[in-house]
Amino acid sequence: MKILLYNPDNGVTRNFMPHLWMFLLKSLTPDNHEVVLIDGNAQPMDEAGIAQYVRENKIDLVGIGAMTRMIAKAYRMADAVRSTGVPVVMGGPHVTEMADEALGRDGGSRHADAVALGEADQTWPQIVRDAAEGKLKDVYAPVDAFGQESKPSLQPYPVIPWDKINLDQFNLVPKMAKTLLGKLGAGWGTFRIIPMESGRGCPYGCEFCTVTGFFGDSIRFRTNESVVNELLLLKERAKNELGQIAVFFIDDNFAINVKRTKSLLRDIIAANAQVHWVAQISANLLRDEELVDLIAAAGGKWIFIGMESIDPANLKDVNKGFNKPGEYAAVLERLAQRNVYAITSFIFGMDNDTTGVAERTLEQIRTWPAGLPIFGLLTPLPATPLYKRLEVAGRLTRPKHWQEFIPFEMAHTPLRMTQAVDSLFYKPLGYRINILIARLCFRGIYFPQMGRFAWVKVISENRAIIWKLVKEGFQAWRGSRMKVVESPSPTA
Ligand code: B12
Ligand code: SF4
Repeated sequence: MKILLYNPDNGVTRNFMPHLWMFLLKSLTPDNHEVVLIDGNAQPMDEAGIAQYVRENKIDLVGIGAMTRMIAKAYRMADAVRSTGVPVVMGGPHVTEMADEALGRDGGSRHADAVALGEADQTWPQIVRDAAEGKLKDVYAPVDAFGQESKPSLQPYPVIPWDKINLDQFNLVPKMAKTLLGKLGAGWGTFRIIPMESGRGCPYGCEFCTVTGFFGDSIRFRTNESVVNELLLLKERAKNELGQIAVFFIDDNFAINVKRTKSLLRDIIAANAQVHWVAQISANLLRDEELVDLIAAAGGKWIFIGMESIDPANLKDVNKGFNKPGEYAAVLERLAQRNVYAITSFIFGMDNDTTGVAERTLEQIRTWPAGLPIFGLLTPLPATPLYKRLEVAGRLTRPKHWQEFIPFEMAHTPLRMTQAVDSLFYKPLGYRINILIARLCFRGIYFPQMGRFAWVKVISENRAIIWKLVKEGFQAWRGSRMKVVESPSPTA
């Protein structure tokens, strides 16, 4: 069979790095099949384009993987493929949680012939065999001999043939500059960011995160040797093509077992396998000076830290109380002293966030060593504890927000959205009404709020505070009338 593995883009921003799942599944595909990869971020494609590609290249099976944010596009592309008569298998975090949606069992239309639940390292070869025989099942779940969910151990780990895979679509150097830059220093004819994992799983269970539910809280690691060999393979490739390679260790918490991480970093140094790399590590684990020394010596250049909030109450709310905002500055300083910089990630819209949170966060960031702060909105992803909590509280304004992805639009009502008006309770009523109207209007500058429906929606979302002000206004009006009626009595 000829198999296409496709990863959709999100239509708004561009990913700079290919997705690991494609390379992994390609490496796990039985040898008698050919696998081609297309990442929509590198090769933009629409529905007609993918249908044409599938027909012209005589593709027999298409595998699509997507996060929640890209799922609407993934479904549209899957529909286009299926309209050509070619079966589609879908996998990844979204369809694992929403398999019925992908299979059209929830009343909507069907998008996938089969769904691979969870980690597909074990099920993929079977899926390919079943597809070749025309016997695809609806659902593939990784289970052991007793029918219990099973997770791959990562020991052994497949060799991803980085030296042979065609990576043309993932070169970040513009074609025009390739030859010239190839001659610069050690060569910059190609620059690729390659995803690599050294382990899977995170036990911390932050409320908004999919990882603990998806990968489980059992942490599994590859052998040091397998990671080091992969780095050496990539380093060799970069040298041969007069280019550069950087690695993104996609482990959710690269230092979750500090002892193991130190031993891996020592092995990288001993094998001279250093390339520039990025890894995600939570702030609490970066207290360890020796770890940070080893990170710098092993090629670590950027550490992604999920800081989320500068407010301990928010962190406690989302089960991330192990983050201590008081130590953020020291952690960043420790990294900066070794020329390791931080990508600091923050989430706005948590329950304790009040007006001005963005500015207050920025004020703090400006006092820290320079880094790369990134900001996002709290998003209730399916099957997360956050989703369940907001659903129970009736606070989801768009329970299926992924079916119509709207950039920068929240999917729930933040608890303190009305706080600006509420916090001014001591001000005269007219002043507070004024503030509310101004806020509703200004909102329209930044978020789509053009048509009548959008206005009805925003008014409905703010109904509680509007109702409160109307009620208060009515009471004030009644009170003033009573006074008018009553006032003659003293003089009567
Ligand atoms: C690296 C990464 C990124 C990279 C980009 C992705 C990339 N190019 O690799 C960056 C940093 C840019 C990123 C950004 C975002 N990310 Co991200 N990211 C990850 C991370 C840490 C690793 C992904 C990975 O490679 N995992 C390892 C591989 C092996 O696992 P996997 O992808 O799940 O694949 C396995 C199975 O799912 C399955 N499978 C997957 N696809 C397919 C397809 C088929 C056909 C089959 C059969 C099987 C299959 O088989 C694979 C092997 O077992 C994950 C967390 C995690 N540990 O997975 C979050 C994660 C995927 N990201 C997440 C999110 C939310 C985001 C953002 C939306 C965050 C934001 N607010 O901006 C953005 C969106 C980016 C965009 N383009 O729009 C969520 C997604 C949850 C969800 N329900 O969708 C995750 C799970 C993290 C979390 N906290 O919950 N991310
Ligand atoms: S520490 Fe990171 S990966 Fe682990 S549960 Fe929290 S947000 Fe998810």
